[in-house]
Amino acid sequence: MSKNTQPSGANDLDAVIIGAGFSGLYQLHCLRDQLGLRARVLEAGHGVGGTWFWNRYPGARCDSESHSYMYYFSKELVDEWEWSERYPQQPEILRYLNYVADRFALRSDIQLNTRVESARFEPGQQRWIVTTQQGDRFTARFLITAVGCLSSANIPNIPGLSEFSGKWVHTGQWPHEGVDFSGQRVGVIGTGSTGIQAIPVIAEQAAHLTVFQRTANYSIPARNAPLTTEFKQYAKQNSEEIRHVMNSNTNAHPFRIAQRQAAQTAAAQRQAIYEAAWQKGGLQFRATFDDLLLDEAANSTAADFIRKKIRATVSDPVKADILSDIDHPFAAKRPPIDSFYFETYNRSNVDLIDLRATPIERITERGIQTSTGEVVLDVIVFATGFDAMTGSLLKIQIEGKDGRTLKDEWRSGPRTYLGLQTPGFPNLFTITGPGSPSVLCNLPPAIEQHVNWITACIDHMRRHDLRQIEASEDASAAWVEQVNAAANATLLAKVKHSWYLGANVPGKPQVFMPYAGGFARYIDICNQVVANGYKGFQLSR
Ligand code: NA7
Repeated sequence: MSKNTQPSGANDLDAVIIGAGFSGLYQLHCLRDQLGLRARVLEAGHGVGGTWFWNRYPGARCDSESHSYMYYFSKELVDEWEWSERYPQQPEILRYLNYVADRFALRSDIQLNTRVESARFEPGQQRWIVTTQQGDRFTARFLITAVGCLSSANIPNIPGLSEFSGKWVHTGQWPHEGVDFSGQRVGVIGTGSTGIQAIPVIAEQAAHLTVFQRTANYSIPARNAPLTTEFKQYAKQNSEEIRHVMNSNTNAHPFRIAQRQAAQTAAAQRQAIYEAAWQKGGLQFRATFDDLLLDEAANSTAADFIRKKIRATVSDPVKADILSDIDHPFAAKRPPIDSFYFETYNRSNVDLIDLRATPIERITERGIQTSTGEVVLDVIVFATGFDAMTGSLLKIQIEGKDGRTLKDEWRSGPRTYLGLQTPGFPNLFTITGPGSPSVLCNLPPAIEQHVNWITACIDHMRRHDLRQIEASEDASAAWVEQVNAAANATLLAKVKHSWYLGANVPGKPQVFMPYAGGFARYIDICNQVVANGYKGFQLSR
């Protein structure tokens, strides 16, 4: 790894990083510019940006507030960049990530249009051999996956799709030339965060929109608006405090969860608190009380409040019934926020079909056939989500030290230590991997924490002349138990049909994947592991 042990070939590296999104860009900067290592990012897309390179659907916007959805590792970068709105739109985030790539001169070590096909650990050399679909071969001491948690599109296997004569698209693989909906009859399948963002924008363009809803969803108004000069100044002047708040709370957002219980608060006061949070908008709504995800009775006070709001907003009582008939606790699935989502159902060009009552039978040449009739469509939009957290990793043939593949090791669900490593796969790190807080967090702080941990670990190994690190079986088994226990202590584990559990992809093992014990607690655990000599990891020469 040090300069004198580095093989001389151009493709023999210290580290290969897969993916040029938020994670991969920062990991490259740390390994190359802090540690002086030879690292290369391999990226399938023809540009940097990861999730934000692919998710270009109309209305695509981040649900984290812009001043928190950015890197904080560089004060200069924080000071230089200026967001325009409370929630950044996809093109603005993509501009930001391109700015970062230029600002830190990262592009020379990023290879675009390169999809990693396989990675095999060679125990004799203690190196990873990485091959790509384009025919490249790399070797590296370390392999770091920065593939994103929500990047492998879930396109449901509905019979007849190949017969459809119109156009169909998945939101996560949106055509770069865009889709012109004007004059079109459009069907959107899916009402998760993505559908809820896209539906109002598509409704404005399309001649007619039919929404196919399988599970009704809560949503809180985002109350998006341009940022004021005062707020921009506040965010820059208080960046250290904002960073501290994000790194010392449950979800890595720049606000704290109020230390009070809905169940213990008088109904009128609780109502006023919910109303104020509704008017303020955004994910802070779920931070109004600290028992919302712990106590079903407390949760139902928030759930009932939102159901009433839906009914008050949607004027057609049939649509209002379908939209407010929600079968899970509030925020036990990823809570969406929106810009005029429920209001969209008051438009005369928008229909809503309840797939629980009238399921899709097949896709026909002309549209979608449900149990009660055919809906004729020009375009079908699949807002049907992702094979989350493990999908993109398992598309790569990753083979560990005993020839076992990651796919086999995770056949019954991902088994990791801290979400960072899997036993049997030395020197492989997964940034925001399953078993880490990842998708339960505002992701940039979670990414920075993982990248900083991995960078410090590699630096430690270098300074102590260690060539190999591997999570132990015992530590991983104990961590999997902790991940399950953390989920079971909340209402998150009560939802049977959630992508946190893998339940949205037929045949996927149903295991709660993210660590729900809180970001601050997780950081503490990771720091303790280091303080105790990388407890649970086997380090060797
Ligand atoms: P989600 O949250 O997984 O939502 C997908 C939606 O698509 C959801 O309403 C699903 O209904 C629906 N869906 C999935 N498959 C089908 C089929 N076969 N038929 C009908 N409806 C279906 O994905 P998003 O892209 O919205 O959000 C993912 C994350 O990206 C989000 O949480 C943010 O973190 C960013 P279901 O609820 O499964 O019944």
